[in-house]
Amino acid sequence: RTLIRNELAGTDVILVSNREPYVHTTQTDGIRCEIPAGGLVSALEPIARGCGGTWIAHGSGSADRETVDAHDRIQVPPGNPGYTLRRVWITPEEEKGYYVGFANESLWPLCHNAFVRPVFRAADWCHYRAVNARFADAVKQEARTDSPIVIVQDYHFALLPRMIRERLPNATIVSFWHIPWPNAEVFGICPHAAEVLDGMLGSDIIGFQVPLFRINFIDCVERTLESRINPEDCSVRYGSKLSRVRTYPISIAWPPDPTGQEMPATLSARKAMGAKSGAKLILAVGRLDYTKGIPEFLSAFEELLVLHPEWRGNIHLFYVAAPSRGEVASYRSLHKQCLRLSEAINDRFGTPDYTPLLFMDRHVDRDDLRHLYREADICVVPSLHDGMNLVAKEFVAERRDEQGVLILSRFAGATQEMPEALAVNPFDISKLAATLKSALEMPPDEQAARMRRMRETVRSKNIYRWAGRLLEDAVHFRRRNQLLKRG
Ligand code: ADQ
Repeated sequence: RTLIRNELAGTDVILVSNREPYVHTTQTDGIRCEIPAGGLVSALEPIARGCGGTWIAHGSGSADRETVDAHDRIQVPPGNPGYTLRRVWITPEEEKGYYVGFANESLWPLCHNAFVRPVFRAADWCHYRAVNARFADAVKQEARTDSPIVIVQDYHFALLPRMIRERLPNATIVSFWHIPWPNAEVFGICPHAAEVLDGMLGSDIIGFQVPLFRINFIDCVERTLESRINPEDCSVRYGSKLSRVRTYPISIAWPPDPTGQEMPATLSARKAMGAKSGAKLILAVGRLDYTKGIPEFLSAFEELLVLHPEWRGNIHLFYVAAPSRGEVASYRSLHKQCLRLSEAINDRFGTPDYTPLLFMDRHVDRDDLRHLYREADICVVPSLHDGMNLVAKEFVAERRDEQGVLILSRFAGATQEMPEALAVNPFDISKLAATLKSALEMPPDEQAARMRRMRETVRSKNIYRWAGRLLEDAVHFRRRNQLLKRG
């Protein structure tokens, strides 16, 4: 944190993301301001607080829009302002094309091996381009100097780096891609492949979660654009522009609550499910997304209860799934499917004294979530494909008692950092059920040995290190550009 502060003292820093770090929602007692669920915000919020600057985001779902009139800028966090939030307003039609359409129905399924077919509509692409240009204008307006450091987040803004470069040629632009990058064969089906790559190569630094995504990206550039690749330092020269392609595995704050101000939890899974003493609690947390392997894990839980009747009455599954992207049809049908599966499992194995599973389809407060992580015997992350997955790291961070078992998908970036977790292929339901059984039977000393090592990883490779490395590289690149300019 000190490193970040020192490196950035007096530097004009602008963060850009689709999602706002604070969402204003209308409640019965007025407008409430809360942090939305999602890895990106969880990861960047501590950085924005730490270094100040400006965060530009889409003013999505801002119930305070009427109250702020024409004031696009507000100081956040509420009550203890540390940085400026600049909202960019877009029309419902633009939101449908840019966000629902090209970002979430084209790029999201294109980048995840979940076998959901991407849809490409010409109108969505036009809106995506137009909204990226609107954000580029906002960056230009917010820049206090002609050479800011701009940090662009994620697949909503593939075209933005090039557009910022056209408006602010001396800016240092870093893009971080939070989700996987597909191999060249898959990426090649995107009708706008060349434009997407050209847009991203407006960046000085392009960051990915793990080496495989970086390798895939470089391979896509090599096959699609006239460019020169230097495999030694993973750089791409495209036209006169040099871009470095790096990996920065994202993480969480350590200690998990740097303020130390923990509110008492109001939610207990054991209480909610009437668990008898000694019963085991399995926890899963995530957005309701088809990449997160929710039906797959529900089926594995059912298989365990079928094959091992001795566990009936002695295990409970608490699934906390925050509804997400309800505008997209596939997300709505997934939601229904999960509710149906949960109900069927409870009908089949539940008794008046035993609730096998509680599927909680809502967002829960951070303090409640932390309590759930500490209450669980097992935390399961069954993603079909995931850039990193912060839930896995949050669970580990909460286990000061060094107990608890993490079951982690082989296809989540986090698995590369935590080989001590029980790795699973979530497409293989029977193996998933068998791994669950091993987790239920793991002796406490083995749990402690694994947990100790995972905690050391999350402690040392925390979000401050992620941001520190990313910003250090940005500052380095900026100095290099300034020297080259001076000749
Ligand atoms: P996500 O796909 O959103 O992030 P993830 O990394 O698991 O996935 O982050 C989810 C975050 O939302 C966690 O901080 C979790 O605690 C929170 N959350 C989930 N469900 C919740 C609920 N019901 N109530 C409250 N909070 C909830 C994307 C990529 C990931 C990558 C991150 C960060 O898809 O692969 O790890 O960005 O780069």
